[in-house]
Amino acid sequence: MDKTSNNKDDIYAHPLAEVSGFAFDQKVVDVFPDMIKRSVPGYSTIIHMIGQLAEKYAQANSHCYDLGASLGAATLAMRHRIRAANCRIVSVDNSQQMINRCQQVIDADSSELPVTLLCDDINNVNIENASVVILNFTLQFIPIEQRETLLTNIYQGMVPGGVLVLSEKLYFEDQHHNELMTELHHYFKKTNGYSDLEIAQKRQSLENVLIPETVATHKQRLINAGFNNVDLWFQCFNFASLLAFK
Ligand code: GEK
Repeated sequence: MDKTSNNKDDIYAHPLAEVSGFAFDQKVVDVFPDMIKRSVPGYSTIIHMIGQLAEKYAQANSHCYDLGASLGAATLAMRHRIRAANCRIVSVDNSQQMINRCQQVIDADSSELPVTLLCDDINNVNIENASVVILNFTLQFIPIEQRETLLTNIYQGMVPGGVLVLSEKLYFEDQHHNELMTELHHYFKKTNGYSDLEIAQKRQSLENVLIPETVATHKQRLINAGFNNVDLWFQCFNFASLLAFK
């Protein structure tokens, strides 16, 4: 693996004259594993469980999709656990810099399960013959008005018995609870070494870029798209993951 992949995230450590909207560019790619582990409570657990879920639900002769794959953490977790015959993982990200680094990660990995990497908008990808679909903290970056069409396309491209894993940052209707979860999340980041300045500048950069919704909104949209047995399987503060079945 590229040596830069262990870099510490200090992108927001110094005061910025202007905090621009968050982008998945080379600067972010270079620190991404550190950034996501120190920012998303439960991230490592979710990645590990995606491997377990793929082992259980990947069907022979089908595709498993990792949509918004970044550096391929979920792709690798699935690649090492899938036992079903003749599966292919299709991993998609619209950041060319992410895809370039992800390719290096896949090339350095020992598993022989085939992986196709696509640099594309997940809204343009033709989902077909899918038994497992992962949206691990990706839907939150898709404009709200495009989310239901995307989930409907995913549902239509899935085989019966297939599973969607949808992980998202959450928003809560109850203002007091929303503030409490935000505060606990910021405390989590602080205990992971981020300063108040880093937390504040990152928050500002994500405004209007990462749009969280409530669990109820996500569940209803999944049901509208056709999914069954939609429910949470993981939550820590304002971060959660849902399972939805075809
Ligand atoms: C992980 N799943 O490590 N089309 C394709 N990719 C997109 C789009 C889009 N329209 N919008 C955003 N992305 C990963 C973590 S990160 C989450 C996912 C985070 C991509 C974007 O380029 C980035 O790589 C990823 O979605 C979101 O399990 O950083 O909070």
